[in-house]
Amino acid sequence: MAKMWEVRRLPLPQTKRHEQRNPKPTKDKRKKMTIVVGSHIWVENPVWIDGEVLNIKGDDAEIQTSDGSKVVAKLSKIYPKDTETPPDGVDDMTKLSYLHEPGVLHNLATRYEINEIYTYTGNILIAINPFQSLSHLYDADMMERYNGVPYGELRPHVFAIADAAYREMIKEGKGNSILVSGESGAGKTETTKMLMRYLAYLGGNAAAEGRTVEQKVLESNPVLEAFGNAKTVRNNNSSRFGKFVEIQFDKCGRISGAAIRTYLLERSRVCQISDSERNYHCFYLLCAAPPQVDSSIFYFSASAILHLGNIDFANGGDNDSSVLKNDESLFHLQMTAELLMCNPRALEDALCKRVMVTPEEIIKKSLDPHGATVSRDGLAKTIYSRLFDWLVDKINFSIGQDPNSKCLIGVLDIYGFESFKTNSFEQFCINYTNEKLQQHFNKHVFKTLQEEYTKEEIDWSYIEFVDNKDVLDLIEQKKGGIIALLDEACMFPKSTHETFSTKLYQTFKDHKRFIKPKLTRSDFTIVHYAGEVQYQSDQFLDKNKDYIVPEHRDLLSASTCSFVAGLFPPLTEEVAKSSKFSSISSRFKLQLQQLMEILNSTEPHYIRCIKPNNVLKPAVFENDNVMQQLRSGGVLEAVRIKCAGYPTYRSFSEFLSRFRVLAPEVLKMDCPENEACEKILVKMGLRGYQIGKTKVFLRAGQMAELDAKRILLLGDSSKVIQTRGRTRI
Ligand code: AD9
Ligand code: MG
Repeated sequence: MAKMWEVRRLPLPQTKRHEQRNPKPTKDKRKKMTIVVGSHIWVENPVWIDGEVLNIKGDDAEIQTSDGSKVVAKLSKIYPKDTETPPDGVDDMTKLSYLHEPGVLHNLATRYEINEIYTYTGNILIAINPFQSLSHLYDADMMERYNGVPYGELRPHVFAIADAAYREMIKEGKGNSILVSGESGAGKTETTKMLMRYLAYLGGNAAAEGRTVEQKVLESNPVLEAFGNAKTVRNNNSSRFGKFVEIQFDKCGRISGAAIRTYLLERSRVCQISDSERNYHCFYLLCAAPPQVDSSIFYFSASAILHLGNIDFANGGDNDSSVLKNDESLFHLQMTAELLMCNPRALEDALCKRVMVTPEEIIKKSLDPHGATVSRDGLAKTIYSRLFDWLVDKINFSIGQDPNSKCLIGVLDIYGFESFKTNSFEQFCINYTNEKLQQHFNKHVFKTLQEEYTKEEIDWSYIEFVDNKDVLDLIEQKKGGIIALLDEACMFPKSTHETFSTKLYQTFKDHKRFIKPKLTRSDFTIVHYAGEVQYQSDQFLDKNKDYIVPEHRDLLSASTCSFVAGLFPPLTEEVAKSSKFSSISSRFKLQLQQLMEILNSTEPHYIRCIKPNNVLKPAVFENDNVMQQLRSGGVLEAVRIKCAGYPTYRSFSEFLSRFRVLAPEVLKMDCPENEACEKILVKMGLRGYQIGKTKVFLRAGQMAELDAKRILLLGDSSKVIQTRGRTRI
């Protein structure tokens, strides 16, 4: 996995005394750790289990595990366990003494078992999907309880995050944003709904007459879900689009308007669905609805798509043309034409023929059955995506914007990092989004860390920011980035996915974030912050073309239904000339830039949703699965950033009560707490720690070293083994 943060030395003018007390960290990133006979540890057997070291021989440790068995494990494979962690875990991971894989997992799993699904990591909220209704967590009482209570005082909760965002907005007069991420089915949309409900509760206008803005915002959810959500193998109600809801507030802190922006609706679902998945919910709702339910033109357009999908083609006598396959197809063609209010002959022509403009003449060329099917699907996708955009516009219009609002809270519900067996253009765009958000996240975590260290007046200058800018450049650089090369390929009629891939291989052969996988001629791999993803480029060119076939546009803009015609305004000559080529990826890049501008102007809050298992069942916690998501969501990186210099910090009094036994004489001296802490550290021969204004900041492994010394003093252990640190998180 690519590392974004490293501890590096930077030359800094320092006083001699400071240097002696705080020698700069060495370049050796393997931290020393101490495990002794009697140490409490974690061992993987085959799942993580805790135990006590009975004996040490060479590199091997004999361990008595807590389930009563004895195992032998390599010292390099065992991790110290903090015996002072409460049995129910800690509500903030930064309180853990040891931030390694078993420590982090154990904490989350312990809490999950008792339905504590929320845990902080500093100011990031980790939310583990309970896959069961925990309605008491979200009722009116709970909202009241969190209202106005400072962050961290109550148990971790989505309401605490929304409350903090709201208070900060009021206090600082600055916009705030809440970024919810996680993989499909992790609970982003549910979390977003809770956030919105709580914000509506805080900023609601109960006294207002009629339907309030906040009511309209909440009511927009089921409508958007009907048209933008579908059942997939990962989630029965999977959002197939990204969403950013900007809630505007007036100067009294009341909701005064809202705007919904959507990103990358999955258009291909309209005509291609794999076996166990379904199309958008709305199609099933339409089929199940009694005929009198709603006969709006909007619904007509959506059932027109259903009929369109049932039109099949057969060979038209020769191999190069196509005709309707049978009477059934003719019926569906007529139904489609009727609902779209267009001429059935013109519809058939638009599906089966293409106009070719040659220097000599304009000819109508027939399409073969495959070409006609592609054309049919293209038309269905185009109509659906236009409908969806229309719906979002309509919702925004109905909610209304507040042009005078200075304060906003933005809530982002966007797809998390994806890495499947086959990764196509959609995964490329999704992972590009996540790289962008990760960069934003890094900067924020780093800034918070700097602020904390500055407050404690400790030296943070050698913690260097190692960014993921290089991946972003690879993807989005104006000149010669992957998107630019893809657009270029789409503009040349002779390009194929193979020529596109060859161009990538040539351009990025020395790029450390780009790999040409062996044994393929057109795949390419990007080394993302969350891991490597191999992309299959074969549909990249087609999927990137944001192009309405002129025949389709002409057909629909001539519809006698003003709604349908309005979705497809005819191109003015000027626009037709200037927008010869428009690409999905470039448009998306622009949308992302605009989103980042908004986010950059706000104070961010992060919620990382975790899906604890793939069977979508309560009480099942799969270690590897969770660990992978903590990595992809950047949670472990955030911990690492926090730990870049000093993984563990303790207030003076906590430190003294834990380690006074190491130097009882110090406690007898009448010296201030900070000096007492330092005397203990000096006596133990530690270097590199920092004494802040209120806390002791320890380097990686030093807590374990102090603990081991404490065990030696308290117990009768004679053998101390130095091992290499393996902070694997
Ligand atoms: V996707 O990327 O849109 O496919 P999401 O949005 O991350 O995905 P979603 O919020 O839809 O996942 O959650 C999936 C399911 O988990 C929901 O339908 C609920 O059944 C379940 N869930 C999620 N969060 C909660 C919760 N806090 N309480 C109870 C939950 N159930
Ligand atoms: Mg969702």
